[in-house]
Amino acid sequence: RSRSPHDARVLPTVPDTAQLAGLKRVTQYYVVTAFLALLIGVLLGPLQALNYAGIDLYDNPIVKALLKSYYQGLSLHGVLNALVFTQFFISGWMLYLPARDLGVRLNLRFAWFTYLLMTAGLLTAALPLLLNKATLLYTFYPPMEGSPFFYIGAAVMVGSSLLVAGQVIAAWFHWKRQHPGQVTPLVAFMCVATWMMWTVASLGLVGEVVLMLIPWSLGWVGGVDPLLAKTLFWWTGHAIVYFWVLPAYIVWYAFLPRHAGGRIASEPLIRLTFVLFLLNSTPVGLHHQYADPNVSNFWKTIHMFLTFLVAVPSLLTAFSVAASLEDAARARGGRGLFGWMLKLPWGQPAFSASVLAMVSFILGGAGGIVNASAAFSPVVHNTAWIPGHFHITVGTATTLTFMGVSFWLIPHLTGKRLPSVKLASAAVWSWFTGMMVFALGMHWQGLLGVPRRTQISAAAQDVYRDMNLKIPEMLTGISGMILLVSAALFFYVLFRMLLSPRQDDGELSSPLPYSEVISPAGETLSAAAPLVRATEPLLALWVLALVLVLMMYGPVVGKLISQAQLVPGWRLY
Ligand code: HAS
Ligand code: HEM
Repeated sequence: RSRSPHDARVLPTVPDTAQLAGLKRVTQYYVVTAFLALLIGVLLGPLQALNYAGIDLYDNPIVKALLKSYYQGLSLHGVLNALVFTQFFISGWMLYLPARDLGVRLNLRFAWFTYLLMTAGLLTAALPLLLNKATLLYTFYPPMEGSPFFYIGAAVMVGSSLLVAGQVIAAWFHWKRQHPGQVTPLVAFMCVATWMMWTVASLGLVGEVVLMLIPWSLGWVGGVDPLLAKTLFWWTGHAIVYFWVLPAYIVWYAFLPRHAGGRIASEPLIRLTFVLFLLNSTPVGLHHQYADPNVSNFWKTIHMFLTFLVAVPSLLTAFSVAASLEDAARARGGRGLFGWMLKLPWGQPAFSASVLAMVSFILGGAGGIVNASAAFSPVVHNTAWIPGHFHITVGTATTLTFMGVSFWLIPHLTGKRLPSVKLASAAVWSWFTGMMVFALGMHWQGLLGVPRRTQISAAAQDVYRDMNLKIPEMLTGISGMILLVSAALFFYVLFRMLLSPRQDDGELSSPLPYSEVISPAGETLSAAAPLVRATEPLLALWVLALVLVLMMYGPVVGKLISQAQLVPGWRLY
């Protein structure tokens, strides 16, 4: 059994205890803020699931007092879950891990400043959302127009995440200067590559919001080109899904084998996976726009093939992590072609959350390939199939993984204890069950032509009351109830844990669960395999990623700018 450099330092070095305590505190703030956003966002989900079961609760006096419309609720749900929960969790997670892995001293004042700025951005954007002045759905496509505070808050939030990226990348440069010729430790490598990808990916959204939407909503310019804005949105909008899922990949690759009692299969392969994501996550966004005019089929087809290419590192992940799990199960005495799976620790919530998240992602990923195929897209685009797809990707692959992480990360950060393994397990299994039933119901409704983003339950009785819809509608409604119970279980466990007394510093009671490696990358570049040497220069690869995006988007965006048609804003709410 070969060992990773990590094994020599199960607790990676930290400069001093005050720095460690400060780092843990800021990370805890990020993570708790993330879960508070998820709590509010998720409470709205069951109402929407009931809507897709034909049950309209939006006339109920309590719901009416809180929400002006279905669409205000849906805007809050999408923004809080997909944009706020993910970004806050990831910013804490991918600040803490590389700092620990590299053993570098971070400027904690800067880390706190970034957290506070992100929170200020969140509050600035949340206020108009809550006041029904930004009921734009989480994609905020113009010409639907909202309060300038919403766009300014969103820009500040994204800008703050770029500051976290900058702090982590700067820490990595510092480490590189101090350790010439050494191979970057695996977890830090994955974090730096993901942050670098995000800096390239976010350019579209930053351009859209700062150059177009803010001046327009402030009345400085008379109009905005909707197609140009939408194209810039999806420049970021598809790559953002990898910004959501790669932090989960870090868990599946680096920590899950330890939870299972197995080993990481291959560090060089993981590095290749992350480099492929760095290069190929962004130039694919036109697969969201097959139905849009004035974008040539030539570019749509190129983006389609690049989308199929970006599925490759996920397939590498599937086989590689499955190998780690099999390794673990056989070490526990597992036998047979599939029988080994029974030996995995299914009752341990940190483990089961990640594996069930991955099982969900197999189905979500397969659906993604359908969405990306230009031939299938017209069947599923803008139907209930699409929310079906993304609740088993971001809503489960990412969310359930982060839930599972919280069961050991919060004890690690705070020195508190998980109050109940049984309740935590129940939360995990019921989330997975609920989301599977939800996905079945929504994909099915989508295939029968039910549109997404529609208050179906308030539609005229004869429009969507086809007998064929009865079963998928019922499944969707039931799933909403299962997920409500699951969320209640999860947040009960989370808050009981957070409110319990501190027992120790968390370092020994809940250490970072680094895993052993079957094929490590090695410590020095001179002795490392060619693949390790080729993946180490992340800065050069980042430049290549930028060039690739400019090549794949330059002609499309250039044409849209040269033919811009500015239209005034609409308020439909
Ligand atoms: Fe997607 C729409 C295509 C991945 C999220 N996607 C969305 C939207 C969201 C979203 C939020 O091409 C809605 C946007 C909107 O509101 O309009 N998606 C893809 C493709 C992939 C993909 C090709 N999506 C994701 C991920 C997301 C996400 C990841 C969030 C985290 N998606 C699309 C397209 C659309 C779209 C179109 C537009 C649709 C339309 O018409 O509007 C690929 O990256 C998927 C590759 C994944 C795989 C699966 C690999 C499996 C793994 C797990 C291994 C499991 C193991 C367990 C080892 C090929 C890694 C073994 C267990 C044992 C016990 C042994
Ligand atoms: C949309 C239900 C959790 C992200 C929807 C829709 C339903 C739904 C039925 C479709 C609404 C429509 O198209 O009209 C639920 C339920 C949940 C849940 C029952 C669990 C209790 C989550 C989570 C995330 C998420 C955890 C992400 C982390 C989204 C997003 C949309 C959405 C981004 C699209 C909003 C839009 O179209 O603007 N949800 N959801 N949901 N959900 Fe969820």
